[in-house]
Amino acid sequence: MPASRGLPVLRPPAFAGRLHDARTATALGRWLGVALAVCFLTGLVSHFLQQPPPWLLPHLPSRPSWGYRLTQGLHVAVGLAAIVLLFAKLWAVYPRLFVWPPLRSVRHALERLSVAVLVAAGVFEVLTGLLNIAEWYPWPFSFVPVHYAVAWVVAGSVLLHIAVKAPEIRAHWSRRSPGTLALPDEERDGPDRRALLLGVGAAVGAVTVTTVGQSFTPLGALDLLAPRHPGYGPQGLPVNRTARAAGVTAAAVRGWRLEVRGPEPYGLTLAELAELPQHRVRLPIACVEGWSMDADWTGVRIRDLLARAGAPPGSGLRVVSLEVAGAYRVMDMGREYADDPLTLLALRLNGEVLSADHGHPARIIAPNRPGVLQTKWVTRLEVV
Ligand SMILES: Nc1nc2c(c(=O)[nH]1)N[C@H]1C(S)=C(S)[C@@H](COP(=O)(O)O)O[C@H]1N2
Ligand SMILES: [Mo]
Repeated sequence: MPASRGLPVLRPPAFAGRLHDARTATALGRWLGVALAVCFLTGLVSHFLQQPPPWLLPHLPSRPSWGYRLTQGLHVAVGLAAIVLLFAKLWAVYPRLFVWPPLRSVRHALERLSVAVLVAAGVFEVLTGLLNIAEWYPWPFSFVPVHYAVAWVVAGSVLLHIAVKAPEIRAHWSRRSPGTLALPDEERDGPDRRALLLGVGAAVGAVTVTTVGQSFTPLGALDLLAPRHPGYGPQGLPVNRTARAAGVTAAAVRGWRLEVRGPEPYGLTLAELAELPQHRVRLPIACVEGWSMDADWTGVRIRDLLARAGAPPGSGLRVVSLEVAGAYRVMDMGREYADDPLTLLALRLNGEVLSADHGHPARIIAPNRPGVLQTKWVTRLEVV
């Protein structure tokens, strides 16, 4: 900060070369834009599968059975890649923080404000997402609704940003675009843009390869950094909430009976349930936190249990858990799920009786369903 006429003058650092130019910003911005779009769309899928408005609930599709596993695996994998892309992009454009004069016009002020909103909301989304997969919540608000609401802020400010920058994006879209060709020769000084982009690509690759194995099991052996490892847990499957954490005690399970409410209500002991026709299905648990894994489940078809209660065709279902309190104690299921032959009240996992942590005596397993809705320790089914 050299003094001029006795007053300190903030002199912006000089940024020359290709690393901070519009072409670099455009090249990184393209990838970041794609990543944010994937996160937004897969996030919408997750939101509407988990918390559908009442008119949508009956129409949610139970197929493909691996649908949610794919979309949520992508959501988390692409979200992790977006952290690298977002910070690379911010680094490429940070010299613009020092433009002088800082505010040239009302229009310029509004543009800077919109970028500030975009940066704040974008950083908020990727970092809250990251902490959520680690199940660390160092904030006073609840993650799901806030992460969802701010996603709309990101989507809106990305669209606004693209609209405002459209001329520059067009001018620098590819190496042969007019704006890129017009760059003066001296901008070829300094580290090469190509090396930067390769470096960012390598960082994205490293993050992806060391985490994607949590859902893409062929790469499970390389899953070094993700919070969960698909094969680790009782009966070869991870557990998010243990029976102890859910307050489901051995005493509560001992006198267990399944209660089914409907036009013709009935109850079943575990032994009676085990005597009904059993079906074996292979379905994944696909946790909203990104980990997922296929398993073999054996149990009674939900649609058989509902039919026995006199449920009219096309009925939905409410499932209640033994769990005393918790966001996933009560779960609603639309008719597509309730009627799907793959949807079970499962008693066995990978050939063994369910362990306490996987939902003993009985749990829901359904296709194309977020993990949070695969209710464990089921005590009651209600025809809706
Ligand atoms: N009653 C009840 N069921 C529950 C939960 C819960 O907290 N309570 N957690 C859910 C979550 S978040 C997931 S990912 C799956 C995990 O099933 P698993 O522990 O058998 O792998 O169970 C679901 N079922
Ligand atoms: Mo989960």
